[in-house]
Amino acid sequence: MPANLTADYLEAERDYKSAATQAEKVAGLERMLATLPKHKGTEKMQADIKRRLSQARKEAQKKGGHHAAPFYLIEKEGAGQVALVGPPNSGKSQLVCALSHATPEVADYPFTTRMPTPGMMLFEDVQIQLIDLPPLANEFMEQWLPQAIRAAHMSVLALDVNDIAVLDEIEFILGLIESWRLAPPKLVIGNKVDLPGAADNFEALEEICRGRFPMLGVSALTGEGLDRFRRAVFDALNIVRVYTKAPGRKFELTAPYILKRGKTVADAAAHVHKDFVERLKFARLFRLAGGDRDGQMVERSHVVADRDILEFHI
Ligand SMILES: Nc1nc2c(ncn2[C@@H]2O[C@H](COP(=O)(O)OP(=O)(O)OP(=O)(O)O)[C@@H](O)[C@H]2O)c(=O)[nH]1
Ligand SMILES: [Mg+2]
Repeated sequence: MPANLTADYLEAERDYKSAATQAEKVAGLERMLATLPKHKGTEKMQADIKRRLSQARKEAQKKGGHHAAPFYLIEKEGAGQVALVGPPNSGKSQLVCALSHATPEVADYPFTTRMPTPGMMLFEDVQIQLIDLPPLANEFMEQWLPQAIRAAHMSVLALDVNDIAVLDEIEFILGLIESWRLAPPKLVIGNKVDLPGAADNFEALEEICRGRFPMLGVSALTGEGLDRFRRAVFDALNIVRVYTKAPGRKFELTAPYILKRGKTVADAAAHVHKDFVERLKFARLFRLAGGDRDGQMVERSHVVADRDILEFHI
């Protein structure tokens, strides 16, 4: 047994040994592998951990149907789940750090992220769940990535605008996504616009994305463009917020109901209460900004818009 094991490794090993579920075993082994000093003396241990990891992953997948979901499928929370995909080192983890309270590891070397990490991003009054993922790269890829991306409501492709390999990376990743029959990314992020020369690089990248993807320049480091990012993600999710108001009462801003774009007043009523939708005669529609048409009567089939306030009459 080599004597130079780090405290981090030993902690990971303790967690692995006390793991109650396959997912925890996988997580423990992943951390053991990540924190094990890599040299000739630990080669056997590395191989042993890898073998146990692949076994534990298989078990975790098998058990997925009966017990907990597999470790790479993060339980959905909030108004939508958004997978961050991209090449190594593009700043996916930094973005999640900047936009949520989550603290995935950020480092200046590639392949830092090995596990999915969720973080809740607040856009106005809705929480959107971002999932930080390991990179998509030719050299190495986590086997479960396509399933994790498929499970999300949409994906965002995060690129480093200054990376000289960025064009090859785009083609490689789009090819992969197609071969996996996943939906293409809804949004492309050109990250690291704070660096010298980034403006020109961003323009070149924008040229390539034009007509194919909405594109945004951001800096996960300085925060530039992140407000536009929140809005763009919300828009791309294709959802609307609907608030309710009791007849004769003043409107109070509470947590909105989240509906898919294109849903109707009747759908909104069903969201609030099953009984409502059967007994619903009509609704009055108010807007946050108010205006002439405030309080107009709308039919059950009226399609709701983002930030509509509905007063149901039964
Ligand atoms: N200047 C600058 N550096 C950034 C920015 N975003 C991330 N970085 C740096 O880029 C490096 C990689 O960031 P990560 O967030 O770890 O990248 P990643 O895409 O998660 O990398 P993997 O986990 O390997 O896929 C780190 O050194 C970050 O500090 C940015 O907006 N500007
Ligand atoms: Mg990362």
